[in-house]
Amino acid sequence: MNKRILFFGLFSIAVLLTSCQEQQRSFYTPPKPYSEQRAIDNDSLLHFLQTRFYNYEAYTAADSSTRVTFVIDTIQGENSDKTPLMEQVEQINLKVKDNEGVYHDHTAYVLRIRSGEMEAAPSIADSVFVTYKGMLLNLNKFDERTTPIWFESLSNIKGFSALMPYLTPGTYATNEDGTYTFDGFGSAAIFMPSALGYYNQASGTIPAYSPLIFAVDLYTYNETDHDGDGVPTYVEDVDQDTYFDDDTDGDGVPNYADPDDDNDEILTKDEYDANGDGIVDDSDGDGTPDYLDKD
Ligand SMILES: [Ca+2]
Ligand SMILES: [Ca+2]
Ligand SMILES: [Ca+2]
Ligand SMILES: [Ca+2]
Repeated sequence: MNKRILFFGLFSIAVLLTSCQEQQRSFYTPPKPYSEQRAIDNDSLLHFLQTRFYNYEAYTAADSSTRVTFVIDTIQGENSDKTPLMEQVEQINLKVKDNEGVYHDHTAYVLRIRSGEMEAAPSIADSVFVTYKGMLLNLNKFDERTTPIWFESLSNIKGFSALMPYLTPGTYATNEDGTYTFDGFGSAAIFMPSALGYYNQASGTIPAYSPLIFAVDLYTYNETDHDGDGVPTYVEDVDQDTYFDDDTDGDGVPNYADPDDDNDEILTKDEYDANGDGIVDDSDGDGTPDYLDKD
């Protein structure tokens, strides 16, 4: 082949690739600032909670082994005497961390529907056995599970995990045919701004910047210890900011997945509570437990 033709051929491919990249760049929209979207979402949530009610009468009427489907309707006409959700929810404040590590306060609203029979609630890091229904503020259902499924809370959206400590489980038995019988399980719902959901990412039938509603029933749960070092995963969030990226020894492996958190070559499981007295060891008494303390 003529070298000049080859050269111009390659040259025009390079030009084509560059212009494609430039076009892609011009289509990219950076996410909206959290402060801006937070105000929009909170206005939408407040208006929603003031003008809607849920089927609380159905929950009151149901016996403790019956699962009730969460339904929301507008307060008007024959429903004008219903109690607005706003009077039944409690406000919770959560921090969202951006790519630069800056925290942004966000407000979500939790509705406690039924308490479970058991007292202990899961942490935001535990594996949970749940049924649920997910809805948008226009009441379109984007997801639902009516038979229980295990979820790893760490891989769920932030607003979903944040609801777990508000749920208590019941008792359950596995039947001969593999189905389950439940009793006394807990139910709760969360109304969250988009930053605790998918934010600027559209997901399935969920448009970008959608506040979300999840109603969840909790049957049972397992406390997690992802790295098996004897420290429950929820404790490995050292700075308690609800993000599990804490990395005490800076080796790139977060504490919840690192069997030696301080990289002193003594495994965490051998220095967390070496004498087994149930108290986390701090040999030099400096306030930093041994398993996070290099000296
Ligand atoms: Ca652990
Ligand atoms: Ca953390
Ligand atoms: Ca580490
Ligand atoms: Ca260690």
